[in-house]
Amino acid sequence: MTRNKQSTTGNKRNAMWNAGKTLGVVVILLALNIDKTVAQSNYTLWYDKPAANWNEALPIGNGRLASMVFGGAAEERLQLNEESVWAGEPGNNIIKGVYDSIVQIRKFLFEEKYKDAQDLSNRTFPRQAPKDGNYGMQYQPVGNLIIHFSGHENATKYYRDLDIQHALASVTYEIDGVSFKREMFASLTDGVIIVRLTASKPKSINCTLSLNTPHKVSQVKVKNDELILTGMTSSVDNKQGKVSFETQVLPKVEGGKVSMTDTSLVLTGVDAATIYISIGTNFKNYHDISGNASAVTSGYLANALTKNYDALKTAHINKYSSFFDRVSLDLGSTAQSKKPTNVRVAEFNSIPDPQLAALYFQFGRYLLISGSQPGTAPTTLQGKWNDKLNPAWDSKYTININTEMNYWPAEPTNLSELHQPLFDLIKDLSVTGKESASEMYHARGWNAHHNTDQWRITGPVDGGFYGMWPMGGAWLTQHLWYHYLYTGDKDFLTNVYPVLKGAAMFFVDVLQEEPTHKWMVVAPSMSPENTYGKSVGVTAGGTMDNQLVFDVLSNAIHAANTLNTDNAFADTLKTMIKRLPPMQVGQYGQLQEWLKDWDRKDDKHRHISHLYGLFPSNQISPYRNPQLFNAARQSLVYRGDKSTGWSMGWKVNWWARLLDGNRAYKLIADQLSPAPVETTGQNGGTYPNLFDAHPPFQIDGNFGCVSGISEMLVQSQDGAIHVLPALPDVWPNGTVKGLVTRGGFVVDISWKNGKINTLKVTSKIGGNCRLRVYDEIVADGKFKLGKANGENKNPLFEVEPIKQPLVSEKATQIDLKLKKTFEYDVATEPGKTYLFKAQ
Ligand code: FUC
Repeated sequence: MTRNKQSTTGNKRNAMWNAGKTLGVVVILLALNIDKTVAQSNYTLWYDKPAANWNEALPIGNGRLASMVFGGAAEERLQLNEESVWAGEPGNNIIKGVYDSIVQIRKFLFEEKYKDAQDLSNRTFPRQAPKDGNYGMQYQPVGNLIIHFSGHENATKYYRDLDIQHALASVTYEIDGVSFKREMFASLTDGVIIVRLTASKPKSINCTLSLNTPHKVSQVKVKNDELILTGMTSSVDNKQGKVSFETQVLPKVEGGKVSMTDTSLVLTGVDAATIYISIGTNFKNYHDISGNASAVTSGYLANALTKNYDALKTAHINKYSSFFDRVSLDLGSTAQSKKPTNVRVAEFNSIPDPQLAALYFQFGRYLLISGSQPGTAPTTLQGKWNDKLNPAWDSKYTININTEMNYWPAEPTNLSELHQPLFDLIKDLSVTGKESASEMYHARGWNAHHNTDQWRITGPVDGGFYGMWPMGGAWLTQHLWYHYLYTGDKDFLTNVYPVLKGAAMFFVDVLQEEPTHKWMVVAPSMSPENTYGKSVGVTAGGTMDNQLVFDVLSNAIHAANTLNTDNAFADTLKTMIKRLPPMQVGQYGQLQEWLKDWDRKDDKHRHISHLYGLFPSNQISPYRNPQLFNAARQSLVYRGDKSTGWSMGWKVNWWARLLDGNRAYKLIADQLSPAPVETTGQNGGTYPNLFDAHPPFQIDGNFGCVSGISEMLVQSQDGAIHVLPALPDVWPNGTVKGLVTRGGFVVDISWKNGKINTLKVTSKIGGNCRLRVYDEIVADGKFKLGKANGENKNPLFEVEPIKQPLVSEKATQIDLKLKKTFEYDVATEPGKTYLFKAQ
């Protein structure tokens, strides 16, 4: 698909539309003649043309339902999704009888017969899914609601927007002096999507509603004033398509009438209409699809019909605001912020527009609130927004980076509850993953490879190269631990302890002694999705694996200690941790990606998995292990900046952790440049609707960059709350409120000329608050602000010591010049707020 050329001039919208109802008649406060773009809040994506393609349409969602709104004047299209509409049926994808081959691949690796190892891996796990197996199912769309307005082809004063402060999309325009308005939202409280149609003159609304779908097995009919679409998802590989879905569309009109044809509803001479869109499926959970799609859909609709438009809208906005309003970010603004959003993206790299970075940050939070509510599924590669039956990488869960990245912003940007869908998925995998652990590896515990889907598959996907990575579950479990560190919630920890233990148990059984150093390593595995030597991926003891195992084992040890349980098991893990490989600095001064020094200087691969230790993990610190810190930096410099969307998103986080705000900003600027056409593969950017491009659209880059911006402003992984660790020169003045750190501290910062002006810390759960800053601060109130002394006593800030790295003789030593820091301790009480100011 080619992206339409962006208008850079565009019609300036010059009338503000505002509708109200007086004496039952819709009236309009037209022609106030103020430039709406000035009046708009900083939280609006807006355009002066309808969406010409999907990447210009605007997303709305309530976690379970999602829609892309195109905003055509004569033809509105709402592309509809419901999160459980997946191809296939319950069931895992474990290939049986592979254990002996795995043992042989391992043997080849230890004998340094790498090509033989890769060949056997490819033969054991063919690139195409075996006949009796599958490589995961597709997340699929429901279809489209089309609203056709005859005679609206030549609209004037056209405007559409997405207000992310209230989670509302709207379209306004004029036809022959009559103003028309549409307002749309996916209700966070009432389980339906709502479209509201109004006009400045009574009886002006004439339109036809129809539904269509790309699914082969489907039917559209009209019954009792309702437009109904039913369908069944696709059969793929060895799985039958068994998710049945239904959509019911019911318009409630004020004035005028509704008539019907076989397949459409016709609204004639209507003053105003509220269209209720309800969608349901037979899906109950990953192993149960015994629900009744029709009954579920009718249930949501009946419930929503008890409320009128105003009540639905108020409830929706109230709930949405309770999440969104927790964080505000002001980086300043320029005249750019008055321009349409697509123009701002096109010009971001040439004209200063700090407000677009803030808007992009808040848009990411909007996507998390709209795509991941408690009790719903976690966001896929496309969040919940996908229009294709066969989307890129099936729009499933790629768990060697992408799914994790989707949830990096959850804790720091104050949306902790929205992390829950991921925890539910991890719990499911800890059940289904027992089969891959035992059948493939003869191991206890559980694991998953590099992909999963709605059915919670845990076997390899995409063959013996990409798929041979048994670490997906290990990475996901970090999120359980992060949630604990940010909340200190021991009930939560008790609840997920068996999942953490099972992940650790897998490695107790699976780790193998490698012949050279006698370190314990994972083999076979790979450094996601990179190669060494002659196109070999399969390996033993890749650096990322070692870092992941280190985290899995130490999380389980800390969890057991915190809960005062399982002492003997924790002791076993402590012995095992000592036998893991150290990190290594290679000949070019880089952090080695593999056990041997195989890294290439010219390697530009998008995955830089061995920097997992720098972010999201905390095994590489400028203050604790400067040598590794330098080496990680060197690796990142070699890999370069431009890449796929998610890769650039990750790089923002890495440069923030490397305390280089200007380079982090450079990556934000790379990401906020216009996305190329969908087929170019490796060069990401941003679409007109602010969706991140892999390309094609992949939501991880949005979330990765949000996390990166928060890492530039506050970090808490290294024993203290580091305030403004990586502020770029282009944001000299600003304010952020509501970011959260480990230990449950909520932080508000205002800064001037790059230095802290005021700082406010609210403690949710008490405990020592250690602050790390570049310029001295003083307490602004009656409490004791002492100089920090020794390790932080707050256990939620504990940093697990790592082994001394091995350094290649060829590596040149670089002198690390770090900015001086000041550290303070404050003993906090739950619920209390502490103010600080510049000295
Ligand atoms: C991995 C990445 C790709 C893409 C896909 C969904 O395979 O290497 O770049 O993000 O997942």
